[in-house]
Amino acid sequence: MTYELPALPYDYTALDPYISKQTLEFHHDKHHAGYVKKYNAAIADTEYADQPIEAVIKAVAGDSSKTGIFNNAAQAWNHTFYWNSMKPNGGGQPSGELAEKIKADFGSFDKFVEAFKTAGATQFGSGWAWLVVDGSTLKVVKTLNAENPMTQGQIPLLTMDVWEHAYYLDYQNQRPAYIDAFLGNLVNWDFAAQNLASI
Ligand code: MN3
Repeated sequence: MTYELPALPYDYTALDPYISKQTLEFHHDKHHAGYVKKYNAAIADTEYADQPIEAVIKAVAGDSSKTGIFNNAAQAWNHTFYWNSMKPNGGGQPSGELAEKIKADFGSFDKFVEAFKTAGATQFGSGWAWLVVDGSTLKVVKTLNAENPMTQGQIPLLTMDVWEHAYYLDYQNQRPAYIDAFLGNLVNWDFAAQNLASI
């Protein structure tokens, strides 16, 4: 079972000017494609070849002899999730069940924004910021490199890539400006709400 690189869920120019065509071309066609290619090569002719990628991620997490499989599996999955965490004309605030749960678990939408910005800005080096469900509670977490919260039993609702390759062409070293654009203009609350509803 080969893991297929999914096409971007929007045009390469759709997130401009917040994320440029050039960034999406490099990020999707080179970085994401590279992880998918290496993942498929790593699982070929192994016990993992016929398993869903989520099962592989959970199975090899923490196994120091399988970090190559883990890193490429998780990065393949994380990027697919990240593309769907954004949309053209995104931003704003969620509604319905998700909005109520954010208010209940963070205190207010602004408190969530503060927590998410802090997670993204303080992830040292490369990694990801996430909105997850942990038990029955929404949390913001950050992960290093390829790490994914599903290995900790948490269910991702939304993610933001804070590796430099996600923003350097558009924002250089200004990671906070990229985070502001993600939350203000790109975040896809419909996707997060669907993920919450499907638990
Ligand atoms: Mn990336």
